[in-house]
Amino acid sequence: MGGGDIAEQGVWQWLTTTEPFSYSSWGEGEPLIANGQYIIMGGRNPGDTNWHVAKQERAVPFICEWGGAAYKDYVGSAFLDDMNANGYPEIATLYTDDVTGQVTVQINDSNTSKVISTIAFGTPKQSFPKSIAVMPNAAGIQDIAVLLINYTTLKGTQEIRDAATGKLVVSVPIN
Ligand SMILES: [Ca+2]
Repeated sequence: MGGGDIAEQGVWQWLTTTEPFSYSSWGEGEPLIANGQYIIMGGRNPGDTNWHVAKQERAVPFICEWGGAAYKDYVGSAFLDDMNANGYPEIATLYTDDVTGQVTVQINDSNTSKVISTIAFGTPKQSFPKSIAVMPNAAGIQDIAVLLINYTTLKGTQEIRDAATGKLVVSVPIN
């Protein structure tokens, strides 16, 4: 699907549904308002997640809409030992927030569903997550390892953070 201001210049909407945008991520100085029909594309170069405008005949990467109101791109889950001492283990969920680009692990109690903590991984819009794992460190404290792939270099890093505090333990380059 694509978007543009075909119907009225400067009024941006999805072409297939004519819905107005509730989210936009324009590049600096964009959108350029000029004569002619323009459409939107996502990024000029690998790793560029900003939006730009281009003439219709230009071949551009496509933009997908999915999930309607869901703005989280879920990747996977892992179990943790009982952190809040209620007798039930916790469940960690790895996702990217589609609006902020922040890779996040949210830990919920598996019985009460209470959010125990929310831990940010990586730098927003710089990498995407592939997997999550939980491991005990030498002190018996649980750490969470998230495999992050850099959008530009496509190199992988295991970013390991303390499950209780979110503090960075170590970043392990895989390449
Ligand atoms: Ca618990």
